[in-house]
Order: sequence, then structure tokens, then C-alpha cells
Amino acid sequence: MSQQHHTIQLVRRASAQAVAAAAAEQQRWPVDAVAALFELPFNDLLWRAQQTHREYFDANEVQRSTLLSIKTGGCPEDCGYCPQSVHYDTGVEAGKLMDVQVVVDAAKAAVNAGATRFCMGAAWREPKDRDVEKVAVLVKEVKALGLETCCTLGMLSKPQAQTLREAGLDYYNHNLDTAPEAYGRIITTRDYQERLDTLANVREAGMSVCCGGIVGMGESRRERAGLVAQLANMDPYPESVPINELVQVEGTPLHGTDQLDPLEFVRTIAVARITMPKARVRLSAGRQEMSEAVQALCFLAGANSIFYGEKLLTTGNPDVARDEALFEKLGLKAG
Ligand code: SAM
Ligand code: DTB
Ligand code: SF4
Repeated sequence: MSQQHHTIQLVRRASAQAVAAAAAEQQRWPVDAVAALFELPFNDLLWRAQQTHREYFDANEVQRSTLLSIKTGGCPEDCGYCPQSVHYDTGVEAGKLMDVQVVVDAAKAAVNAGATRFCMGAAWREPKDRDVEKVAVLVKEVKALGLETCCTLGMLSKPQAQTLREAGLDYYNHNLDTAPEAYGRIITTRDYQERLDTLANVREAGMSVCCGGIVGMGESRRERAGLVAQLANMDPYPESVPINELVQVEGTPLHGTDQLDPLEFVRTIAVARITMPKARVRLSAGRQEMSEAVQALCFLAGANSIFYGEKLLTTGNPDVARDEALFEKLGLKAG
């Protein structure tokens, strides 16, 4: 190699490093900054979260999404929290993809109960193309009822994402679940990058992204900060951010994990709100086990969306009458 060529190579390498360093610096939310939010005195954290919340949203308005498991159980993945994995004996029976009419009836019931978004979940690692064609029909039917549509079907290729978008799908839910460094303790059958790839395919197809995670899986506070940083540094960050508290299901490896302090859950919501000011932050799974007081703190911390209806996918959720009563007590209105 000539001296000149060698010098050019060195300059190129140095500038690539500088670009990478600059990109890292430009991260909106370095993990340290997110971790510092977690460390704030509780009242200061909630004050900041509430201020941010009021900049972009009506603080007394909470959006309601209804979930339906359109294909339950028998999933080949080994997600350590999930009752639908074939790897664990949880009593969840594997079913087939639901018929169109059953889904339409459930969506009509959701409209009547006051939901504005309908999310269809399937226990797949990734759908086959012919599954996507069938789900596209469901999306069209649900959208025709005036609902916003959301699906969570596992990993998605670019053409599959495009097909769903063309059918009218508004949101695709695909969670990062936890921080990159904690991920391998929870799931071994797919990696973090595969999740990011699906999210990129969803974005490219022009859909809104619904992406969050689960806390209470034995992770450290630093790891919770790591999850929020991953979400907040996406460009753009997700429009919808579900924060789930682990629902412990007997038979799953994470059953028996130490319970997370409820105030730490509230902190996680507040930190998500501050770092992703325009997102819908959803107080997601785990509400059935939460007191009304903790839920009220979550709304104060900036949560402005819930899952609404008696069931999540396979586990319970507060019934509609109980949620109506809570909304009434807190003076919350549907968004
Ligand atoms: N199979 C698809 C996937 O994993 O992307 C879609 C359905 S999956 C059940 C959707 C999400 O539900 C998971 O990513 C996880 O965040 C959440 N989830 C599953 N089981 C849970 C549990 N026991 N507690 C809290 N969240 C849970
Ligand atoms: C999300 O973040 N939480 C929902 C939805 N997206 C698909 C699922 C929660 C599942 C809880 C366990 C179950 O009911 O099976
Ligand atoms: Fe399958 Fe999704 Fe459950 Fe993982 S979370 S086991 S991919 S249904």
C-alpha cells in the first residue's frame, strides 16, 4: 500500500470514529441521564413529569384500547414471562386464528364499551404470508367500525408490514421488553436486533409504532433506565409506549420473581413521560393487581392510555365497570 493510500485510510477511519462518537453524543437520552431521572426525589420527578405531560396533552384525558387475542398459545418462542410459550406448562391451550365474525363482534363490543383503539394479538414468532393476508381482512373490518387498529403478531418483514399498512393498520406493537444487557436472561430464541429490524420495517411502511417493555422481571433500576433510553433514543421515538408490569403466571420461569415496589413502577411511567413527551404512555399489563391509588399516581406521572376490557390476552384486567368508577372518581375522561 502506498504511503498516500495508507494516510487516506487512516483519515477515513478517524472520521468514521468521530461520526460514531458524535452520534453517541447526540443521543437524546444517554442511559446516565435517564438513570439520573430515576434517582430524583419522588415529588420532584412527578412534578417534572406532570409539567411535561401538560405541555402536550390534556392531563385529565386517558385513551382506552381493547385487546383481543386472535390466535392464542402454542408459540415457539421462549419469552420467560409469557404464558403462551410452548416451552412452559401454564394451562393455556393453543388455538387457531379466530374467524372474522368473532373478531368483528368483539370489536363492536369494544366500541360500545367506549374503546377507541382495538389491538389484535397473535402468539406467533412471525406470521406466515398467508396469515398476514387473513389478518389484513380483520384490520379492514375493524377499521370500518371507526376504531383505530393495532396488531401485534411478532416479527414482520418489509412486504408484510406494507400489506398490513395497505389494509389500514394504524399501529404495530412490538416491544423491546427490557434493556439490551438484561434481554438474554429473558429470551433466547430471538435477539434484540431482530426486534429493532421489525420496528424499522413497521416505520418504513408508514405505520405508527407502539413499543415498550415489561418491568418487574428482576431487572435493576439501571436496566429499567436502559430500556427507557432505548425507546427514547429511537428516531423518532414510538407514538405509543406500553409499560407493562410483569403478570406472574404459574409455570413460566419468571413466576415467583420478587415483586417490584409499586412506587418504582410509577417512577418508570414518569421517566417514560419525561423522555418521550409526545407519546401515549400506556399503563398496560399488571393493572388488575394494582391499587386505585397506584393507578392514580401513574396517571399523575403521565400515563394517558390503558387497556380496557376484562381480559388482556390470556390474563385478567379490571372490568369495565370498575374502570368507569375509577375514571369517575378521578374526573378522567376518555381520550
Ligand atoms: N407474539 C408477539 C410478540 O411477542 O411480539 C405478540 C404478542 S406478545 C404476548 C406481546 C407482548 O406482551 C410481549 O412483547 C410482552 O411485552 C407482553 N407480555 C406477554 N406476557 C406478559 C406478562 N406475563 N406480563 C406482562 N407483559 C407480558
Ligand atoms: C403490550 O405491551 N402488552 C399487551 C399488548 N402489548 C399486546 C399484552 C399483555 C399481555 C399480558 C399477559 C397475557 O394476558 O397473556
Ligand atoms: Fe410468543 Fe409473543 Fe409470548 Fe414471546 S411474548 S412467547 S413471542 S406470544
